Amino acid sequence: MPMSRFLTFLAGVFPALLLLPHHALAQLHTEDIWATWLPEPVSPTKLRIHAFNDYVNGMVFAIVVVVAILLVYTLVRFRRNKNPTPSRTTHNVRLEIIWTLIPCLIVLAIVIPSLRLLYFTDRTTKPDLTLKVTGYQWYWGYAYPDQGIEEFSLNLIPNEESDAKKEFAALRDLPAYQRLLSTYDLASGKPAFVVLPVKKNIRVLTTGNDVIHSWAMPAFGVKKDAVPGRLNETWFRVDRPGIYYGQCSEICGINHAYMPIEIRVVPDDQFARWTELMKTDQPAAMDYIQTQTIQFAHRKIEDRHLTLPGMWQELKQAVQK
Ligand SMILES: [Cu+2]
Repeated sequence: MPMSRFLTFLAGVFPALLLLPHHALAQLHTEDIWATWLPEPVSPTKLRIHAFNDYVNGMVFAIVVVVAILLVYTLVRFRRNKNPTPSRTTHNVRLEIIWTLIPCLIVLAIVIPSLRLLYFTDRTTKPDLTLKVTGYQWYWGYAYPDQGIEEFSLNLIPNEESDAKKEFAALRDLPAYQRLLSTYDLASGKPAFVVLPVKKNIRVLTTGNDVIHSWAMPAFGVKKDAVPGRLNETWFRVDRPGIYYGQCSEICGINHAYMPIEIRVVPDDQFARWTELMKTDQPAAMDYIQTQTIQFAHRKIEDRHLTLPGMWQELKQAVQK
């Protein structure tokens, strides 16, 4: 294999390998399961995170290239038979100032946009709606104080290994079901989720009821700790209707892996109808959104994708396309 082809190969495969462990979760909201690099951003926060990531990566790449060139030059130019009596010069003031100043400038060039991004994600000045999120061992509770919707909780739909009950089998057959990510309402036994309006600034307040949890939505670029006795704030705006998933991101006990987040982002009129229904009949409200958002149900991530032969099969199909 010629060198350039080998480098292209590495450049293609290496990021893909890095992404593999996050692949199942990160890619869920897009149709393109075998896509590489970062998932498509759906919020202004996530867009800025991607831009910052590209910016820092560009810098890293440039530093690697410069250092590699210097290293090779030094090895060749000052090798023993070319340079038998090495210089014994030490302490060059001008050189030392330069090699201290340049890294300082590089760090500064990272710090400034990084802090700007942190402040951008911190809070919004114009929230359209507040969502209060409470972490419990091991599920999430949600309240909409502005809409007068009292707290309701959402649980994981048990997977096939842990529960063979008929009612769960029916839930798992629904087109929008994603294993270990879909949620339901314990009382009604029906699919239930967080519903939010599209293109609105959502203020999120997180807290914990027992231990520290973390409310994380990769597609929105949001991850906020839910700490008992404290109220943390963040915000996001989703620019596209759809079904989005997240998980608890703070080791919070034995069932930490089983407290997913499912969010259905809908147009304004559907959100208004949902809030109306929620006040009197929660199952009916969830049913209404379920029928409205079913078109966003994506291809299910099946277990075969997570086995090596399954991945190889997918990869071969993707290449043949
Ligand atoms: Cu948790």
